[in-house]
Amino acid sequence: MQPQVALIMGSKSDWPTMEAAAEIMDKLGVAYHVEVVSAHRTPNKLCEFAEAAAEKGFKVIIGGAGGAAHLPGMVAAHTRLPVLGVPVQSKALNGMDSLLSIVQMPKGVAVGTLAIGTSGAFNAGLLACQILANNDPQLAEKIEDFRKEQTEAVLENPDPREE
Ligand code: RP5
Repeated sequence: MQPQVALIMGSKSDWPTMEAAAEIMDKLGVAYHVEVVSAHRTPNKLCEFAEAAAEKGFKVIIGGAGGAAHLPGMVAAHTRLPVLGVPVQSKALNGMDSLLSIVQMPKGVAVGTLAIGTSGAFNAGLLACQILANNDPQLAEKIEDFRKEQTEAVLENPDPREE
């Protein structure tokens, strides 16, 4: 079956961050395609990937990159699919460079920018599932259950000194 989510990133070194997106999609039973597609090192591949993505059947693209993080914006420039951008925490500037590279898109080309690092990657996976859930009642139910479990876990153990 053709996965509905493409989970792409600029480098293999982004995987320890981006696997948080895979984690929540695994939990919610959403299939995804994973691949390194670099805006700078493989620019032609990036254009070809983004241009073919909608026709291939992808519904959402998650793009993670660090530093001069042009990947999500360049992908968005080549597709009408929603693109979720994850700023990977960089060594030199702690991810502020990644965040600003991804978030400040010019009017008319949209990228939904998430938080820096693994929280952003996890939420990108979750948001991709939420988008797909608009047309998938079973997935919608799984997301509601996940949210309920999360709420109950906090309410059941409110003492910050306990694990
Ligand atoms: C970006 O440069 C990648 O997204 C990665 O976050 C960063 C560093 O890449 P490597 O030098 O580790 O391959 O393109």
